Amino acid sequence: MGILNVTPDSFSDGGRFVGAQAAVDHARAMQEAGAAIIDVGGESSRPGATGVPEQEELDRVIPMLEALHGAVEVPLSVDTTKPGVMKAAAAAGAGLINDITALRSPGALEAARETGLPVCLMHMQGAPATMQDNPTYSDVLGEVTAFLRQRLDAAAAAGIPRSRLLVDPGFGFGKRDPHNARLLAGLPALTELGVPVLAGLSRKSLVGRVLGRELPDRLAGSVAAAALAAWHGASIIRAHDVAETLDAVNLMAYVRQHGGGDA
Ligand code: 9MG
Repeated sequence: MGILNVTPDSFSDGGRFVGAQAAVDHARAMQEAGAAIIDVGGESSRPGATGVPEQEELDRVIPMLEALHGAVEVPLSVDTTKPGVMKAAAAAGAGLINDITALRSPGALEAARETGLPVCLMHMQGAPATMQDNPTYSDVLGEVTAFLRQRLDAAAAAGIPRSRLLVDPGFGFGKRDPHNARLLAGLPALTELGVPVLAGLSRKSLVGRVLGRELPDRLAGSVAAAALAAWHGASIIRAHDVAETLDAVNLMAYVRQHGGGDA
């Protein structure tokens, strides 16, 4: 899943793709590099972000989805928490809803059901503005798994078939580095929920802190984290650097397939 942020304050690409043509070109380049999905987001969710009004998000995201719809062949995902944006995005050609709040906004379950689209349900403790202030768990893997199980049940109860759902532990969303490490190593527990697991670690602060790397120097760490996530069962990797990430994941897949000891 290639990341296309259309926010002026995007935390890792600095809003470079706000212009429609630049965004389309970048999406095409990610598709060319092997992205199977393009995730379009108009509201920053970096730590400390405070959110944007619905109309502003609509103004950023909907023209972009319309422009991308005819310009790339891969499915488009909309990264939003707002029911109104979900519906408008579906009408503009989105094929997936990526909700970092796991459809907890009022009306989001119903809106997502009405679109008929698949939905990624992500775990986050708190909200972006304050989530990194003091994240606390007694058993992060157990709590995240239980939360995602509960959201899968809520979505199913609202009429969204389980076959249309994905889960994501939300790396960096209300988590300290040891929490992220536990979730990465424990991803196989999430695969037992029986739906595909999505993982996003690309360029995140956790990579920067662990390795002592500023944003421009996080590629190797991000790629390594992506390979680990795939090794531990993630089916979809959300990434900025698609070609490099895909190389690592493909190598990992080769080893998984051929490394059984028969050679
Ligand atoms: C929007 N967004 C930013 N980081 C993300 C992550 O790790 N997963 C998902 N699903 N969305 C994310």
